[in-house]
Amino acid sequence: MRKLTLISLTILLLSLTLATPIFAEQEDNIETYNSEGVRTDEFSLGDAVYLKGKLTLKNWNYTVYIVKHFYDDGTPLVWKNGTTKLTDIKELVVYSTTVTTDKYGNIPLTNIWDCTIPGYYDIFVDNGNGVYGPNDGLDSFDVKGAGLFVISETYLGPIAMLLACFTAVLLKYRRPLSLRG
Ligand SMILES: [Ca+2]
Repeated sequence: MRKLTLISLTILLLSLTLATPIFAEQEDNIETYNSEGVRTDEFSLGDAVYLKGKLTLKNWNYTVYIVKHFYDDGTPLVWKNGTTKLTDIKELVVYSTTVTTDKYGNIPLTNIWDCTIPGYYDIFVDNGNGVYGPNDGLDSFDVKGAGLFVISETYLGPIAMLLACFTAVLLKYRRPLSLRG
């Protein structure tokens, strides 16, 4: 009886282990930095974006693609290793450039994008075959599922509100004066 319970428990535990999805919290092999070499995923309009990382192919010319993370209808772009082709996502690519790895596969801190425009982006570093695969680099899943975020002008809202408050205070102080006069 005890043996049967033990076997049942083992089966239950095994099935639970197998049913649990494996969350591969894998570090991206490439990441974004600001012009001072500080690791960041948040940029302001017009900021320069730098890239640093390590890839499998050594002394290799990789093509870097800045890719919009969301389609026009708001659907997020989902990267499928071995499946997502550059031709499938070409309307999302906003800029491309090249980087070269050293003899260890490292990408030194390299300026990859100067004309940042507001939005959420992923960075895809392709080995040249036009398919997202194991030898490639991907920066994604950091902010709202995207690799980086460029702050839009709407973030000037709080400053505009502060200015409005300041003006209101000034007017409040002016009124008693005018009443006095
Ligand atoms: Ca590739």
